[in-house]
Amino acid sequence: MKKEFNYSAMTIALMSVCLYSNAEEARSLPEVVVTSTLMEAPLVIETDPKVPRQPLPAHDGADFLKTIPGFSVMRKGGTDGEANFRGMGGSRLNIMVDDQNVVGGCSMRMDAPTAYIFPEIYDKLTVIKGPQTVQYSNMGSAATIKFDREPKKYEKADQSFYGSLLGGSFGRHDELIQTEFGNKQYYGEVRASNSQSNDYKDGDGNAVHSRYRRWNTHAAVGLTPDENTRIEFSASVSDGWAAYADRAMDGVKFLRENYAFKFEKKNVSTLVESLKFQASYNSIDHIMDQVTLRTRQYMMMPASARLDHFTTQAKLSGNLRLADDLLAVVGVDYSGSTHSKDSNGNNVLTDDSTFQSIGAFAELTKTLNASQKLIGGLRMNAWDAKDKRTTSSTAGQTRSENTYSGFVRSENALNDNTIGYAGYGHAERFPDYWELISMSSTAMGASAFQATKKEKTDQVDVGAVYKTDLLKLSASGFYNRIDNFILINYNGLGMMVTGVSTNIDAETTGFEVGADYQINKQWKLNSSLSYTYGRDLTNRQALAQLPPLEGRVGVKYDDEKWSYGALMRLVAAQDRYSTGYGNIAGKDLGPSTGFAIFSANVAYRMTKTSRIYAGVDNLFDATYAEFISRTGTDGMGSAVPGYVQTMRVNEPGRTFWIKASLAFD
Ligand SMILES: [Cu+2]
Repeated sequence: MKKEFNYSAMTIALMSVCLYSNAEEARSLPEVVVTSTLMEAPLVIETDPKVPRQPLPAHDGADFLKTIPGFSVMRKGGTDGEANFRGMGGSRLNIMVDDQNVVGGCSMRMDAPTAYIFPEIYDKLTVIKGPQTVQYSNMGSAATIKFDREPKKYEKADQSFYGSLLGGSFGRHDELIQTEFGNKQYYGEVRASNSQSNDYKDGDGNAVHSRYRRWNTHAAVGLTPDENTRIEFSASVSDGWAAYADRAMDGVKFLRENYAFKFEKKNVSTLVESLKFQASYNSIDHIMDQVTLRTRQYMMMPASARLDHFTTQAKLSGNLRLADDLLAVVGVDYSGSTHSKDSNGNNVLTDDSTFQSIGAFAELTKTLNASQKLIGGLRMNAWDAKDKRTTSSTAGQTRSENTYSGFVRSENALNDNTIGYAGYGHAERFPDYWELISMSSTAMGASAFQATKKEKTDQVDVGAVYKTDLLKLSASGFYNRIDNFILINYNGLGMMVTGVSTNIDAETTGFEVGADYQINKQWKLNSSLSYTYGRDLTNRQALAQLPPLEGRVGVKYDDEKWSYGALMRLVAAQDRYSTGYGNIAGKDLGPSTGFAIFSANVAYRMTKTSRIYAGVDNLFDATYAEFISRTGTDGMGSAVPGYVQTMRVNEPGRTFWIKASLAFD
């Protein structure tokens, strides 16, 4: 830690605010700046992505998730970080936009799905912890993360506008508009965003190779011929570039095009409460190089590489009211994708693989009585993958396999304020593109395309939520055993091999707890704590890529016009690690030290819907890095000419920002 500070004195000062508690006048106001998000229903976290977060997220989905306890983000540069929940990254998180899976194109994982997600243009973010739903294609074994638009319903001709502007340290600026209009028969909307930043500086004042720009446009038109029917067409295009501090190349193109069709009908009959059909096409055209944003270093490597990923998806589902107390959600879904790449930077694309999956699911909710609900579901997927590489030892081979997943959970109202839950889930995961193709060449040149087994997670989830006007408490705990956990081994494989998929058996266990306490009408205290412990049972070592113990304490003052907030984020050292092992996005580099970061914010409500916010993140300009990281002094690519090389990519130093948001309804 660069700056000395008496943290315990600060904690005591924060806690002593409690002494001035005046419960009778107190009530909760919606948060103006979110620093930590609490679970308010069993396993489910819902939050409004238009409400600013602190610390200031990059203009992508991963950074945004970081304010939810249990999430951490592997930093690669200024943007495009890799989300990790309870130590689980990559495809263990099912990340969806408008009910479609988003899949990146980069074989080196420059573009996690969240790289294409601009949270503020969505209306709702939902996180479902654990393998406790089967409704979404490519079921997430660790969590399901959904960014959704919620098109308005119009009774008469109307329109609305939302816009925001942001400026911050290191030349950061964001612009965003959203306009919606419609009447009883039709509606339309346009959502667009732009975000740009220069290289940021860490707490030591050293520039980090991290500048980026992203823009995104989206439009949708919908027909609502009657109050039960909605037909919608939508299109999105986004692109950008980003410098990376943790590797030999930068992303110079991230072109995404997305077209989707949706049909929705409600109240079809007494049995069929609703029917939904959707189909979508998604393409990613990605180019990375070592010449545009830096001085070329590696003459042995191609100057650039181009990778494309095309995905089509379709889903038909229905809500069936089987009885007053029994609801079924049933459906079938399809997804097919083709990945292609050029060779030696010649910009001529050839397919390297195809993936296909057909799935069917049923999820039942049975209300036993006023205080107990049983929820359970089953999903089956038939997978096909083809290795279309020409040089692979498994060239031309296909692989067909089924995955079976299911869960059961009981939710019990223990009293008027408390809901408890306990569930068991089994999730099978077919290896993804990165595990089967880009990380499947062993040092000896053999391919792990056939050898990599599907991963099977068995997990128990328990927890409780307690809510009164003044106090909200939530606790969630889990234990899992993962057979054939796909661990990527980056050890001793030579210069040009990035990592190899291996199967091990693993177990993880952990918790997230949180408390929000309204001290009196103006003052509020919030806190959270999260931890995951995991073991690699095969190699008898710590499971790689597990974030250390993390706690947050925040205090807020809100007089309905002005609001002030302060946040302290405390992260412990991590001394459990397995050097050189990890997932498709990164590997353990060794132990990490703990840190404490202070941030503060102020907000002013100009009108009911217009606000100005300002904040300072990392107030004391500490130099620190998260445990989960990718850069290694052992590997190539972590040294960028003209920049100071650090073991891990350091987080930004003191950052000031100011934001205004304006809404007209
Ligand atoms: Cu790339």
